[in-house]
Amino acid sequence: MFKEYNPIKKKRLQIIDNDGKVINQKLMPKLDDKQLIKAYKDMLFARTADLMIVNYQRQGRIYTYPPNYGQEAISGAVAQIMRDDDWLVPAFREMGAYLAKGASLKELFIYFMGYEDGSLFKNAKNFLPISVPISSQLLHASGIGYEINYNNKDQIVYTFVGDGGTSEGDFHEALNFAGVWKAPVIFIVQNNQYGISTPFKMQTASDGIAIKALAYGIEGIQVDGNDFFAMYKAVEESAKHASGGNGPVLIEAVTYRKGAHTTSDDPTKYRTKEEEEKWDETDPLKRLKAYLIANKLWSEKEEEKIVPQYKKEIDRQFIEAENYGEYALEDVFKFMYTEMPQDIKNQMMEHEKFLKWKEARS
Ligand SMILES: Cc1ncc(C[n+]2csc(CCOP(=O)(O)OP(=O)(O)O)c2C)c(N)n1
Repeated sequence: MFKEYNPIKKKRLQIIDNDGKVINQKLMPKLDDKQLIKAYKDMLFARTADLMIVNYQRQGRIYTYPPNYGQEAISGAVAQIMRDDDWLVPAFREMGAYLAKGASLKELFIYFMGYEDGSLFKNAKNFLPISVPISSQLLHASGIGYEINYNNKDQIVYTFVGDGGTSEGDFHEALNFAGVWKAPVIFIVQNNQYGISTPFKMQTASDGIAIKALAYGIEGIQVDGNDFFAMYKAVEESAKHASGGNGPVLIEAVTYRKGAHTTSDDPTKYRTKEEEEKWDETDPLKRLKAYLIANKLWSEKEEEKIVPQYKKEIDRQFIEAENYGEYALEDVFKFMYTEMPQDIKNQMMEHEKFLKWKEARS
């Protein structure tokens, strides 16, 4: 597959069209009915939660949140393939993968409410914290991959980054290092067309991201990231490749961020309705659902029944997170260093003074 889709050929892996019809039977991954329904339900749950979180934020009940809306097939495919022992080294827009790793929504809520505990993910094995400093996580992924080889372990590292993140030096260093050491790392670039308001054409003069793999001597493939089957096939083949001692793979998942960059952003300032509507046709849930309905594996009726159940469960976990209790002021300052240096102590004192002033004022 990597030969056939060598990025130099400018081909994008696609398996179903926008109506959910199979257009590439040869590469259609073999998933049984149960797996397919599970994949769709997981994606539907993630989307339902994602849309609800934006509402919670608008109600002032949670801080800034980066929506996953429109990108669910990417994490959705990884979620079905990633094993317990594999590593997940995330960016910040991969909810489906977090949940598959064993993180709970409640923990995710706690993270976005600002609690330090929101990075613990107690039941998730081999899961690094969410990484907001873009691309910095890729270096950790390569380091973990190096260790896996060094100790002859049977593990794979799945790491994510956005198209904007590929302009960081860290991206180059991580891919270069992983390539040299044949580290079993699958680098997944969610090319959602924007780095905040910067359109992809302003991000790189290169013809896509996948082609950059050639410079590192590793496999690369451009995939329709809104096509669940194409993503599944790409991740499945990449996992085989990486665990066979053949080194890393760079997957460019071409997708579209249907929501805002974060809840602090207004995308109407930099993109058109026409563009959004064009991408709506490629919506990953719509396409997988059409496939499932055509194959009598799903129905609108089932969806109408299950979404309210999901909403109830999401709300339950959100309310638990809301009642997590107050966090100590010093939590904000104390986790960077083992011993708090004087300048951070000063900042903490300043902040305490500010809070006292605020209290006296009211
Ligand atoms: C090192 C670093 N520089 C700048 C930022 C501010 N910032 C946050 S998200 C973002 C854009 C990220 O775009 P992209 O990598 O395409 O990911 P997306 O948000 O589209 O998922 C920037 C510049 C940051 N978080 N970290």
